[in-house]
Amino acid sequence: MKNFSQWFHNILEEAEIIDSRYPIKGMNVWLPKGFKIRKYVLRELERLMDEDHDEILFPLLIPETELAKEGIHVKGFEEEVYWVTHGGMRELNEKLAIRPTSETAIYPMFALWIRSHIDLPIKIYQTVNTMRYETKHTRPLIRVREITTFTESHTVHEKYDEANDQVQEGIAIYKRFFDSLAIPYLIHDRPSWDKFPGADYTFAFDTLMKDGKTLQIATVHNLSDTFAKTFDIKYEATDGSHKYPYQTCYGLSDRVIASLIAIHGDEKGLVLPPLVAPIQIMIVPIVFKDKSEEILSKASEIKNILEKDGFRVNIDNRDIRPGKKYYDWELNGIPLRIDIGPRDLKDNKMIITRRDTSTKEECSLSEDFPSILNSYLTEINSNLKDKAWKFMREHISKIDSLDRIEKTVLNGNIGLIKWCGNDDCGKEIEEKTNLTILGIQYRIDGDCINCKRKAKHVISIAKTY
Ligand code: A5A
Ligand code: ZN
Repeated sequence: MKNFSQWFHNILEEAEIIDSRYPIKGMNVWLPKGFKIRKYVLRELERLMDEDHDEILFPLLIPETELAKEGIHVKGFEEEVYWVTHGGMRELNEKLAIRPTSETAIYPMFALWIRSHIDLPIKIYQTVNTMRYETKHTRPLIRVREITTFTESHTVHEKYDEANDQVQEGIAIYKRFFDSLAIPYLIHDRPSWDKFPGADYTFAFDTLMKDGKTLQIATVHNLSDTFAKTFDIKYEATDGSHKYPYQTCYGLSDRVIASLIAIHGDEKGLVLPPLVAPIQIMIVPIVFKDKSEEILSKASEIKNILEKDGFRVNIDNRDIRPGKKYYDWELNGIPLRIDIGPRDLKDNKMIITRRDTSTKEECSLSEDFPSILNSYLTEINSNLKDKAWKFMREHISKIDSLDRIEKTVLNGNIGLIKWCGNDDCGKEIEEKTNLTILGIQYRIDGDCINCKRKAKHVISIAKTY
């Protein structure tokens, strides 16, 4: 897609996802249709998180002294923090930071809560808004200054190895989450210079947009005992000694919804995976003068049956041309449309149209049609998933000479190159190509593409958001 940026902007407006005209840069209004999609996305995420985490809710503001405690962390965020300095006319004794993320809000409380090894592990999460004064070009849902859908998890463990395992568990949860949304991803071990500020190491999920740029859609960090030491979080071990525990945190944002829209959408508008489609099936009665009542009552009969089976169904009985209705529901990405007109009524059938393939099928109303519709929804999900993964895989390209990187990547691909693992060399590659190293994908033999020393890793390189 040539003009992805324009397409993305238009679709957010036309499908009424958000209104970006709010008079503060980087802050947007969620409209009813967008909010419903967000709600179903969050519902799935929370279902997964709740299996092994407790949901909590922390305050929005962080005292300056707490935010400033962890040196590397605060350095990473200092340019991006919004400050509250006044209460009414009075200047506050201590400035309060609006959370850019919540480590420094949560960890002082961990210090109070954690006493003994029996208190561990702790696994919590919250969905909140956070604010970051982003200096790069802002874009609705993709890079915002108020992140409205920030789901962050924080865990505490006795042993470093347990924190390692938790990182893998976080990755496993996010895999299931993205799979259910049919969003493809690559998981990268971020290079040291691109880790979360204060983390021991960072794994990131990256997906590919249609213009060839990647988008980081989730991150999982091992914090080791760095924050525990800073915030004096200690537990009494079985042998009576006092030890610092190990921590992880992981999170994702509005970007999930951005990628959902961007990856599956097409020229006609949204294409929503059934799991998060606010309406999964739209019934369009094709009414004709004398038959209109009968058709409408058949439509609501079908609706009732489907609703009992748990589908999200609606009837479009607006007094407008069917063509206009089709246009609207395609734009809104409704997975299935049912048309029912006078002839269908006579034959006791309906016409089912799939949004993803535009194919039409007849379906008899004397059959078990809810299970037929259900299998269509399942097929739509797997088709969206296959298509999206195929697109991403077709745009990953092995590159073995430095001169070819820029051209290949700027042609819309993620490049795979061999790298020695040296920070200086890695930064040099980024400088020479003006691209971003996403991180390690897997280990290999061979020579570094740049310095020709022995390569340790295959890394991805891309144009990023
Ligand atoms: N506390 C940890 C989890 C944390 O804050 N990690 S993070 O800084 O990497 O942010 C988590 C995720 O939020 C990122 O992976 C990215 O997908 C998303 N994110 C970060 N800044 C964003 C912004 N300005 N707009 C939208 N999403 C953003
Ligand atoms: Zn090298």
